[in-house]
This record gives sequence, C-alpha cells and structure tokens, in this order.
Amino acid sequence: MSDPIAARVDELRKELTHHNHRYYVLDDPIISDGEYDRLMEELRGIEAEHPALLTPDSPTQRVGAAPAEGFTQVQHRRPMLSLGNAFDLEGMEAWHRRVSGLLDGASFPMACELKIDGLAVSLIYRDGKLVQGATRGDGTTGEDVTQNLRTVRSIPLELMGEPPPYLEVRGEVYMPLESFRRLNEQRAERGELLYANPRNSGAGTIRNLDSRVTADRNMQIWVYSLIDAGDHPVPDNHWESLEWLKSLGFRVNPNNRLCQSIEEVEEYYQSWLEGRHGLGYEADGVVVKVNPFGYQDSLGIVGREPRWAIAYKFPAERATTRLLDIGINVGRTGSLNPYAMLEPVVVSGATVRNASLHNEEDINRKDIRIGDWVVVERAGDVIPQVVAPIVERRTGAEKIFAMPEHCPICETEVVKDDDDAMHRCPNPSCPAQFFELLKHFVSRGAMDIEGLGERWCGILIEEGLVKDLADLYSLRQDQLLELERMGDILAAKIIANIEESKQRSLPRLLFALGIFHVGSEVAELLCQRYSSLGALMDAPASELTEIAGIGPKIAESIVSYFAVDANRAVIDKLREAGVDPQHEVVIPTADEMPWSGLTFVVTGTLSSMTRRDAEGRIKLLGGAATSSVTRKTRYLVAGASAGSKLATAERLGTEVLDEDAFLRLLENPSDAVLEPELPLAP
Ligand code: 0OW
Repeated sequence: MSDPIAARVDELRKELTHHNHRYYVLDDPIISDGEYDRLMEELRGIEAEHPALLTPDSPTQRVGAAPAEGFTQVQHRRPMLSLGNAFDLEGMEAWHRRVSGLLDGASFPMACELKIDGLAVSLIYRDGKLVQGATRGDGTTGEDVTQNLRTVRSIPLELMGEPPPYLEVRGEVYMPLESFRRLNEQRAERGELLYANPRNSGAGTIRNLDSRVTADRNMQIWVYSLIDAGDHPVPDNHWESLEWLKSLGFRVNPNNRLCQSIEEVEEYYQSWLEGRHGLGYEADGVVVKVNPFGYQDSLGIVGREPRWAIAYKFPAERATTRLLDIGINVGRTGSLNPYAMLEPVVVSGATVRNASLHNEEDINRKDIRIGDWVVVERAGDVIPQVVAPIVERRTGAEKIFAMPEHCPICETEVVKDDDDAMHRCPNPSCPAQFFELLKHFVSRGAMDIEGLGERWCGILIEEGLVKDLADLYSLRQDQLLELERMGDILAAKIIANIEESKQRSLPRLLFALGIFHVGSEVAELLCQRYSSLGALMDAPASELTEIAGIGPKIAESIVSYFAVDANRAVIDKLREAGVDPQHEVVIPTADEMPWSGLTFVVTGTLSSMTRRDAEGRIKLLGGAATSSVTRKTRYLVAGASAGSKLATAERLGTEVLDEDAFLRLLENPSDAVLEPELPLAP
C-alpha cells in the first residue's frame, strides 16, 4: 500500500484518539457522534482493505474480540493494597492523630477522593502503549484482563504528551448506574436473575471471558494512583502526580479535593454524603490520603494496608417500613415482575415508596409476606431492595404472596416456563407489552431513534398512530404536527431519525424486536450464522442450537416468536418499509475450527467456568459437546466430583482431561488430535 494511505490511517488514528479522549475522558466532545462515526467508518474501511495496517491499539479495536479461553495470571510488581476503614468522624480523627504522631507532629495536606465502588485494576504502558491490564485478585496475583480493558473507552490505548518508557497506574473500573439499570432491565426480560448492584455487574463484566460483552456495557474508569514510572522524574506528591496522569490522557475524578485539615476532610465528606446520589455512579465513601510521597514512604504499610490512606465510609442505607402490597409490572416481553409497594420511608435523603422483588422465587425464599414489616436497603442509587421481613413483628394477619393467574393488563392466562423463574403473559398484543416494546425498540441500544422518548411513544400509541413497530415507518410529519406540544423542529427530527434508523445493523434490529431471551449478546451470536431477518425467521431450533451459546431454551423462544403470525406480519411490514439490514456472515475457515469432528463431554464442576461456558468454547472451536459418553466421544472433560461418566469413559478407553488439561487444550487447540495416542506396546 502507498504511503498516502498509511499517512491517512495515522492521521485518522490521531484524530479519533483525540476525540475519544475528549468524549470519554474529559466528557467534553467537540464533534458530533455522527462525525465521529464517519471518521471511525473511514478508518475501519482502510484497515479492512489493508489488514497489514491493523494494530491492536487502533481505535477500531475497542469493540472486543472472540471469547478468551481463560484468564492467565499476572504477578503485580507492587502489591495492590487494600484500605482500612473509618465509619465516623471519631474514627477519622483517631487515624489523623496516629499519622501525626508517626510524623512527629508534622502537619500534612490530605488528598480526598470519592471511593468508587467498582473493581480495582492495574494498567501497564510501555512506550506509551497499553500492554497489560489486570484485576487486583488477592493483591499479589491478579488476572490478565487486557482484552476487556481495551474496550473501556476511557482507558487510553496510547498516551498523550511525553510518556515515560514504562508506566504503571491503577484505578477503579465501574459500571455507571444508567448502564446498570439497562443491563438489569434486559436480564429481567430474559428471565435471568438480576445483578444486586453495579459493583457485581461491573466485576462480572470486566471478568467476562467474552470482551465483546464488556464492550457492550459502557464501563468507565477513574485513575487514582501513579505506581511506577521507572526512573522518569515524577512529582513529589500524590495530588500533582494525578495532575501529571491527567496530562498523559488518564481520566481523573474532578471531584477530588486537596484538604489542609481534618475539618476540611469532614466538610468534603459531608458534602458528598448528601451530593453523591447525583453522580451517576456509586461511591461508598471517601478515600483520604496523606499527600506528600515522602511521608507516605516513611509511614509505610501494615499487612495489606497503607498507614497513609484510609476509607471514610458512607453509612449503608437501611430503613424499616410496612409492605402494604405486592404489585405486578408487565415487561416488554411479557414477564410479570413483582414489586414491593411500601409505606413511604426516607432512606438516606430519598423517599422510597417501591422496591424490587425480582421474582416469585425470591419472595418465597425470603419468606416475604404482604403486611410484613420489612428492612429496605438502598445501596447507591439503584432500585431499593427488600432485604428481609421482620418476623418478630408479625401479627399473623400477613398474607402469603402468589403470582396472579391472569395478566393484570389483558387478562390472558399467565404461563410459567418450568426452568424460568419468570411468569409471563403470552399475548404478543398485550397493551402493556407493546408500550414497553416500542420504548425498547426506539431506545439507544436498539434502533436508537433520537427524539422518540417514553412520552412520545405513549402518545403515538394513544393516538392510534402506531399500532405495531412497523407503523413507525409510515408516520408522516403532518401527522406528528397535529400532536399537542409537537414542534416543527422536533417533528422533522423524529421523521429524519426514523428514516435514518433503517441503517441499523441486523444485530441491533434483532435486539430491538424484543424477542424473549434475545438480548444484544444473543443477537450478535445469531448474526454469526444468519445474514438477514428472512434467513433467520424460518430457521429450525435444531439449526439454532448449533451456534455456540444458543441453548434449546433460547432456540425455542426464537422459533415460537416467528411462529406467531402477528409477529411475521410486522416483520414483513418492516422489510417492505426498507428495514431489512443484510449482514455479512463470515464462515470460519477450517483452521479456525480446529476441533471440528471432535466430540467432547463435560462432566463435574469446573472452577474456572460453568459447564455451559465450557461447551460454548468447545463449539466455538468447531467441536461438538454432547451429554453422554459413547465410543464417538474423543475427550471427557472431568471437573470436580465427576460421576458415572468418568467410569464409562474409563471402560470405553475415552481420553479424560482434568480441568487444567482442558484449559491447556483451549490455549493450544491444535494439540487436540482426532485419534487418541495408541498406548505404547508393552
Ligand atoms: N475505590 C477507589 C480508590 C481510590 C489506593 C492506594 C493505596 C491503597 C488504596 O476509589 N480512590 N483510591 C485508592 O487508593 N483505592 C481505591 O480503591 C481501593 C483499591 C482496592 C480496594 C479499594 O477498591
């Protein structure tokens, strides 16, 4: 390829990296999303034509790669420390006295930072490029999650300014509350158990073996420690070291404050005890650090905790109140979601009237009854949870809860899939479902039709302008202008954005249809095999389950969705309206499927992944995963407490792999051979 092309690639990379920094690190973009996307598309196009130009730190590589086989371990050069806690001013003053004493009465400024409730990570850069990202693990040994951290848009792949040859920084990776809410919404619709809080969902996301999942969940980072810059000169205190890291392109929390006294620390703490609910992410306290590095060195570390830092925690927010009743929300795929209707109670500054109850199983497991006094917890900003009933305060008048037998909205008889914890209204034209479905269809992760928020969706349905999803594409501007409070500009924008949404990719459209169990991840998996709606809607379940990660439950849900005439009619209308994205299906070559022709059985409990994940990985490599050992079985993967299958394998002479051997084979798939090594002649 000619130099001008390489020069253009360089120019695009620098420009995209700059805009990425402005948008994700400074939260202050200077070009529109559309312009950014256009630049990205141009770079993607050139890289596709000139693969030799593609490098792992290109801005186009933020979308994640195929699932890793497992995480390799990394040894931290310097242990990743934990923090001692103080729960009140008294505890803080005790810490301050101790530190002053150790410093012979010297006074010292303290850097105060919001304590982000996420996952601590270490980032290592060589010559300004990210070369390793790792979790804290036990403080000494962590997991290499570099691929996943590359998809966190606010982690620079390449540093700005004059970076040192070697640099290690640490920070907290977290899931913003909005992303957490959206993720739980999707899981609720798919009948999956919900994440209890953003920390768990964030940890699960960063430690997910499939970095495409990580890329999808808008994870963020705040960097909070300079660890090692080799012999490059660095500031002599923590506060200025963070300023320096900011100049290199790292995202540092603007709410940090340098305090000169413990009184000022208390004022900072109090201000965020109230103000943190507007942050958009969870903070469970304030981290207070002695600022001068010289003092930090002389104070040193006790066990795993530095003497020079402490976490001044916010109180966990709990309250007790009466559970007046249990209401039912009907979700977009018909799932009936129970919620607690409470006697209003103030929990850390906010009045709580409702709390989530997940599902009937959860209610019964916690033995929560209508009329109970209950403990309600509000962790951060997320939906308050009912923690437990206060049994001692029972009068005997409390009522056991049971799911209604008919949908509260359309009276259709409710169904409960046996293996699902969820009850569902099976009526696809249930009004509750269509309103939820329309909101979902136009939402950001789906068809992303800007201007059509919840309110306008409700009005379009009420006015009879939109009776099914396809009606959106026959809306006219003059119809919108008749709606109350609809202005010319917004009407034009909505019509234009509806038109523009026809360009959305097939995975996005599939996700937007709101098929039960088909979230954005499953939609991506389906597009590995199907190039259009037309190709997918007639696929039999047996074909669908051949895709790694698509089990019989998901396949059944897809087949039954397309079996409903009303759904097929909507899809035909969508396609006629020009909503019919074609997707280029890349058939993996044989050497990408090194295990084609090999049959595995997985039994027992694996410690590094679930059995289903193991089977998914086997399928991704072209292998078959069956449930019983036969002469056809090439390998039995035997986790802990493997049962009768191990005996059968020994009887049949099937090669048995323990978990480590299986992980090694996943690392070097081509080591798997079609025929077992014949035992050496005696
Ligand atoms: N979670 C945080 C945070 C922070 C380190 C430095 C030495 C010991 C703690 O926002 N802002 N600053 C530090 O400083 N640690 C933090 O989180 C810790 C890391 C491991 C456990 C906590 O998550």
